[in-house]
Amino acid sequence: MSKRAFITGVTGQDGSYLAELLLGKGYQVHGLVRRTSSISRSRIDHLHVDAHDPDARFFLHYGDLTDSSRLRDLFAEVEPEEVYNLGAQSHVRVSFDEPVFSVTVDALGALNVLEAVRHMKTPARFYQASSSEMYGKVAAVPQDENTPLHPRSPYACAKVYAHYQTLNYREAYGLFACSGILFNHESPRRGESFVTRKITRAAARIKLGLQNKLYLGNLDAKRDWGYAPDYVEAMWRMLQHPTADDYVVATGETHSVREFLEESFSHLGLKWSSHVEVDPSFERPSEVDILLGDPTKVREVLGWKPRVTFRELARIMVDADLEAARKEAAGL
Ligand code: NAP
Ligand code: G4F
Repeated sequence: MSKRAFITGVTGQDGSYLAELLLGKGYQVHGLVRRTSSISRSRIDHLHVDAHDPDARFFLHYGDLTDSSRLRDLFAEVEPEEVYNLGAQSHVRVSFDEPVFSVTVDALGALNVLEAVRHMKTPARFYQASSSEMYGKVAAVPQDENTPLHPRSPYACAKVYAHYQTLNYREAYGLFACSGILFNHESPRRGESFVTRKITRAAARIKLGLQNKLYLGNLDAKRDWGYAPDYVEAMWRMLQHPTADDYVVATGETHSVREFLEESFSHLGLKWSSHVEVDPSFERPSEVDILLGDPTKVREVLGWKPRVTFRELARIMVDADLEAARKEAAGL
């Protein structure tokens, strides 16, 4: 009998890569999807097979992180052995515009999942998608599992709440509950409004004459950028370990937005400074200036290390966006 996993946020960047990873390991994978007026599941369309197929191992269920009774019913019905809570309003800038919604989904949504797990006949192992944004106004460089938290956005405050509830449910109820404190991770499936994807997509479209300008906010911010398929592997490893714990997942290198621009545009023979303009509307009321993770623990305890370098990451993303821009230019 194959192991059953449940993923919230399965339609997102990480959820889609994690579903692929688990299906490749022989799991039966269940995902939570929101009802929307038009269906947008482009990241997981390739995984979908007819649910009536006797060999089907990938199943989608309507639900929402804010609907606690639905989560309880679903976990009772599916009885997953592992639950990965990846669902979130994940855009930091947007969380300043929609703080109540973001906190409801990212903080209370995580609590709803924890409660649903706690009430299972046999509680599943639980993974919480914590974030390096929790370090915010950083108390130390680099940041590790013991660095104090100082969140700088409604999103980060909500993630801190979910992070501590995960620890609390581990201590209070003995749940096997882990938090992965993941630093920024990107891929061709990254949402188009995050800075890396916005840059690689623009570079490709500029190369083909489909656009001329790129408007960005703070170019000096520094992030520890890794490759998303590497990072979902760390999530899985956390839930296979004999004991539950929290881990920083990062590359151990930091680069500015400006450096990412240089790497991406130069790959296409373009000069970024001829195309980029700063638009203050993309700046945040309070910024996280520098994130740099120390991945010693995840390397030593779980044997995890990143496989893709900063330069390779930019090139993978630019090449994928160039392919997409070619199709766009050809009207396909
Ligand atoms: P993403 O691409 O934005 O995906 C977010 C997912 O959450 C989508 O599937 C979305 O569904 C779903 N979702 C949003 N609101 C929901 C709700 N109310 N109920 C149920 N599902 C909901 O994010 P990601 O980059 O894959 O990140 C995955 C998780 O890791 C998030 O929790 C994020 O905060 C966290 N994280 C990400 C990074 C990073 O660098 N990527 C780093 C640290 C932590 P729709 O498709 O319907 O919108
Ligand atoms: O790509 P970003 O929007 O990612 P951010 O804010 O670091 O958050 C991402 O990583 C977190 C982990 O640390 C996750 F928890 C979170 O869910 C998300 O995945 O912005 C990166 C940097 C920021 O400093 C921002 O101010 O890029 C700067 N930036 C400059 N111009 C921009 C832009 N960011 C965006 N989104 N758009 C711009 O035009």
